[in-house]
Amino acid sequence: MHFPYPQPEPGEGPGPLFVIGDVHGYLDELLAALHQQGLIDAEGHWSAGRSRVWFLGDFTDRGPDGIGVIDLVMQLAAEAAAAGGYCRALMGNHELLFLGAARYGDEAVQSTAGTASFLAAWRLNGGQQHDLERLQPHHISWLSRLPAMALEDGHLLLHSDTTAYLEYGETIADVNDAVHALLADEGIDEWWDAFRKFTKRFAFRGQAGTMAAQELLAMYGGYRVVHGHSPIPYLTGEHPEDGTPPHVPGPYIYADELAIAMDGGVTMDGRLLVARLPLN
Ligand SMILES: [Mn+2]
Repeated sequence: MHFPYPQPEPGEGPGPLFVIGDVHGYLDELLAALHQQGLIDAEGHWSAGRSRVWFLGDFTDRGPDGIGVIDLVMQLAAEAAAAGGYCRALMGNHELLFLGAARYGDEAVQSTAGTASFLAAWRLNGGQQHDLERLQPHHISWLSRLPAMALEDGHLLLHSDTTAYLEYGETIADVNDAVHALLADEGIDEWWDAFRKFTKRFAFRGQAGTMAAQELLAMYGGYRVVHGHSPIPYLTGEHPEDGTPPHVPGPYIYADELAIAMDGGVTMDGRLLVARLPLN
């Protein structure tokens, strides 16, 4: 995003840093969580001054109002920039899926699992027809330009807990440029391949997971990976089978403290997590 950010006064440090996990169309829960943290006022407007806020991606699908969530984040991005802070967002795999459904619809794509289409995959993954009907060109251009990765105060921000980012470049700028070029210039097979890669998960679990986190941090910088995508109850295995809501006390620090998971599983009656970094 390219807003003319007001420069801080000399000697003035940056505002506090917040990250927000997967929203998946749960607009009311998002408004409540942002208000509870003091980031928005009762009318839903930015009230966080020079705070720095990052959404970790996956705005739509499964929940009731994906376009409402995108509209809110776009509004907060403009309001935050005017207040001297910022509100930014990463591209999640559901952004690739939603954009693919809008662009390619039922067009067949070659998949290892047989013939597929973006529209069918989107519907299978919680796509909401009313979101597609309300998707406007300005949403598409905003979504298409979201970065895949960012580095803030030593935190490497990613949507997915995968090392697939390494296949797109050796620097954060290279990865983001590669994803944007792919969305702008490449065809359905390359889009599908990217969607599949960024849908992988659980790369930072177990002993190999610590090494995977170290590999990403060594390549892109930072001391901790912060990601969404994999609901914490699935990561921890503490997911009740009887349909009762999972217990999600907060962000999940793991991989020898090299990783923080931020998807509190709002789609499975968990929580929509907002956290101020750093976490101890
Ligand atoms: Mn995801």
